[in-house]
Amino acid sequence: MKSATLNHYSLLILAVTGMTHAHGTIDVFTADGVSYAGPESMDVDPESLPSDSPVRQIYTLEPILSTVVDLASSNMTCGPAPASSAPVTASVTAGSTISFHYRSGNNGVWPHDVGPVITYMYRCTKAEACMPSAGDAGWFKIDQQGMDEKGVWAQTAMMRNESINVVVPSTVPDGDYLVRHEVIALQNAVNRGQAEFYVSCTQVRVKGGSSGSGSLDGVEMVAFPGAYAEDDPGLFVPDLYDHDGKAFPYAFPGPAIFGATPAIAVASPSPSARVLSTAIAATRTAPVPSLTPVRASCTRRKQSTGRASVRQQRLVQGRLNPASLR
Ligand SMILES: [Cu+2]
Repeated sequence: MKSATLNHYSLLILAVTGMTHAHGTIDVFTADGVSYAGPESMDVDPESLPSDSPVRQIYTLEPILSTVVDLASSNMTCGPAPASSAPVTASVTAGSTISFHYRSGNNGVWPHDVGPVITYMYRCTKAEACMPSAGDAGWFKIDQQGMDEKGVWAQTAMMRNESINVVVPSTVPDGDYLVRHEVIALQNAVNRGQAEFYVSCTQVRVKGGSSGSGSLDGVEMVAFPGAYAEDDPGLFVPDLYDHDGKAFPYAFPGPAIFGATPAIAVASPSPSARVLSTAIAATRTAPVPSLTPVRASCTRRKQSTGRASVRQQRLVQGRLNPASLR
């Protein structure tokens, strides 16, 4: 009996270890010319938090899903069971570019190449002591990167070991913030509830922006959890693979970008100009495909509509659009 129990434990450990080799998190955050190392997730290495990191440690690399339950979870605020604070707060000049580099759970490159990357900020009195509560609608969007005109998603750059660059608006008020960086892996989003969120928060102190808080007046603010719904057209995308590998109007979830005309999400002022205009509000009325049992995974599962083809699989693997993003 005893050895059987041990075998069970061994299998469990193997399974858990195997899972943590997938997915990923921020390993380098750069602001004002300074690169900060990010921590491993706590389940990989609880002692790995660098003493000079502004990136808050998350508990696990496993994704949050776009299910009703997960979207209502406090994991959506700053990632899965995150640390309440990071050791330092990074100095950032308003109008400058910050960047996020990810690694996979086995120290390889980011494993997903379908889906957008979105960045939010939340103003705090003191970043180290800041943790917005579930209903706190104080998050505003500063950047969203979808696909380029060839249909290549921003995450493809991450898979090519590039960083995601985000401009901090020049008019944000000086002071402390959490920066909520969100990678949404859509490879399974043809099924409702199967978009994957990889979220974390980084503490920053903005200087060189505006004084007072007037520039935030009228800016659309949302709460996490709360901002997203299971059927948001950017999270449940039944026609994701129906575009012959070409660009299509992707409807980013969440509010308009800071500084953009309210109610119309125009093209993001991305420094890399890889963002497609997103001014659509199409309601998707496609019938829900019958769902096969699914688990959180790095790999795309077969579409239940049976439409998956070699071409589509190549698209998922990023081989259909080999052209450089830059
Ligand atoms: Cu993954």
